[in-house]
Amino acid sequence: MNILVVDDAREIRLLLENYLRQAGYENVEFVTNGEELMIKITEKDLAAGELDLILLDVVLPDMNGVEICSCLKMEPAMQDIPIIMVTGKQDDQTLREAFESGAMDYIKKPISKIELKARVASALRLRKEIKKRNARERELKEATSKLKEANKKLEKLASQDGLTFLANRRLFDERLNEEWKRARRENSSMGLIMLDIDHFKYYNDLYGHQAGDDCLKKLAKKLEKLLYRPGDLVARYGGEEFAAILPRTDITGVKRVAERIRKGIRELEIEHEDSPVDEYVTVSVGGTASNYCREGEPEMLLEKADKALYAAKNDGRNCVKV
Ligand code: GH3
Ligand code: MG
Ligand code: MG
Ligand code: MG
Repeated sequence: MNILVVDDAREIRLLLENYLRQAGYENVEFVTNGEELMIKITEKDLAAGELDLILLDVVLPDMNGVEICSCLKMEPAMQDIPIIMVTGKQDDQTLREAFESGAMDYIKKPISKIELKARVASALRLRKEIKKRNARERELKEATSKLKEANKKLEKLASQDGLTFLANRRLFDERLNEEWKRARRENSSMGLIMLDIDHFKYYNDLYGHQAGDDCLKKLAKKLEKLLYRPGDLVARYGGEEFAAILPRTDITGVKRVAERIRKGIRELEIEHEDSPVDEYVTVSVGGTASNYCREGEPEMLLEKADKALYAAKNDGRNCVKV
């Protein structure tokens, strides 16, 4: 344990050094006035437990020990470090002020070896308990924050598609319900887009399943860029089907975004030699907006978008229907 003695009288310092050494305390440091004490304290890592007890003289050349004590106790880092006042002043007033200033104990001069030993031991016992409690609190805090982080990761994993890292169907359905409610509350229009890769079976057949997966990843990345508005959500809805929620978007907006998506995917120029539609990978896009079906459930919106997608497929693919 680390003890710091503050006393301006050399003979008292020598006496305390002697007594404390005899009591088995090895780490004792000495300063002679308030200013030195302040400097010493700022040098120490209090959070790391580099100071465990202060023996503080009341009458010092530059400051009053009681004032120093109340000043120190205002520092949060100092509140857990016991201070014992040491003084020749025996009056009740000084005693009361010492305790009021936050001192834990009081030793009168001339110093009795037995009394000093007992009071120091008792203060350090308390200090040890406080250190233990603080360590436990720190551990608990760390464990809690680790748990929170782990939960966050789990939550993310549970709502993310493993191949494309887009939102998965679970998160999509959740958000669709939320946005549906919000759109009704705000009396705003919500857009919904569904898209499906054209002749993706042929793509897999020609280039292999791995290439098919790579193609899905490229599309996902592009879709994230094409849907840049905050609040927009794009998800992998099924195998080679994607869906997007566009809050506060009416049918005109949906049409514009859907066409942007169709064009953007085509511009990736991913070769698809066996496609009857184009030499590159294309998508068919279906869209709708909620102001056409304010009553009912969000599933109706999905149905509408799906029907529109089906119509786009029937109309030759690589096109948009709303
Ligand atoms: P259409 O233009 O009518 O949509 O034709 P299509 O061939 O794309 O449609 P279909 O539904 O017949 O086939 C979808 C194909 O997508 C079949 C399946 O092999 C492929 N697919 C679905 N999920 C994945 C995936 O995760 N990875 C790969 N590589 N292929 C997938
Ligand atoms: Mg003094
Ligand atoms: Mg499909
Ligand atoms: Mg398809």
